[in-house]
Amino acid sequence: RAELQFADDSGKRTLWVVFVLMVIASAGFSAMAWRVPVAKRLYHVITTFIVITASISYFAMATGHGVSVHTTTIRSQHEHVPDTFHTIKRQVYWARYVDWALTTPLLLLDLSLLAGLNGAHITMAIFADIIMILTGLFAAFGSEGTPQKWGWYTIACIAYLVVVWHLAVNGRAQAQAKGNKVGSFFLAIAGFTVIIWTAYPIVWGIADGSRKISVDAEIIAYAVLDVLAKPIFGLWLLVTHAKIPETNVDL
Ligand code: RET
Repeated sequence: RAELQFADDSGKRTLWVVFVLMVIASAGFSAMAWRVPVAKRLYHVITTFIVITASISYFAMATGHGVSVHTTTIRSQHEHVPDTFHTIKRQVYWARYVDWALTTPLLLLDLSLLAGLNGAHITMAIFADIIMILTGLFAAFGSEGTPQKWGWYTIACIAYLVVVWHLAVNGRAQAQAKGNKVGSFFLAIAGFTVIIWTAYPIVWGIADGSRKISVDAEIIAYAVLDVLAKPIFGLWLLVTHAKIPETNVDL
C-alpha cells in the first residue's frame, strides 16, 4: 500500500493563476523596455527573460507536464517486529529546477550589474548559484529515502551561502562605492532577495525533503515566493532604475 501525495484542485488552480501573473509581467516589462532606448535596456531584457521563463515553466506545470512521480520507501525497524515498509508516491515538479537554473543566474546578474561587481565576482556568484540548483535537483531525485539526499541538500546550502556572501560582502561594498543612492537601494533589494530566497530551502525541506506538507501546500508556498522573487522584484528594480541614473550600466 502506498501513500499518494498528488496535487489537487487548489494546487492546480494556483499554478494557472501564477502562469497568468507571469504572462502579465512579461508583457508589462516588455512594454517598459520599449519606452527606453535600446542601449539602456539591459535590466529590462534580463528581467523580462526571467518572467518569460517562469511563464513557460508554470504553463508546463499547470498542464500537468514538468512533473514526475517519485517513490520513497521508508523502512521502520522495531525489536521483535518484522521490518515494515511504508511507501510514499509523491509528485515532484522538476520544471521548477529548469526554471531556477535559468532564472536565478539572471536574477543574480541583475543584482550584480546594479552593484557594479567585476567579472570575476559575477562569474563566481553565478557558478555557485548553478551548483546550488543542480545539487538541489540531485537531492530531489538522485536518491530515494537515503542519507545522501540530505548530503546533496547540504552541498546546495553551502553553495547558497557562497551566493549570499557575494551579495552581502562584495555586492554591498561595490554598490556603496557607486554612491549613497545606489548603496541604499542595493541594500534594500538585495536584503529582500536574501530573505525570499532563504525561504526556498525551508519549503524544500518540509515538502520535497521530508514530505511533511501536501503537494498543494508546496505549490502555494512556492507560488507566493515566485511572485515576490520575480514580478515584484523586477517591478521594483525597473521602476527604481528609471529614477537613479547612477544605476546605469555601459554594457
Ligand atoms: C533548493 C534545495 C536545496 C538547497 C537550496 C535550495 C535553494 C533554492 C533557491 C531557489 C530560488 C529560487 C528563486 C526562484 C525565482 O522565482 C534548490 C530549494 C539552498 C534559493 C529565486
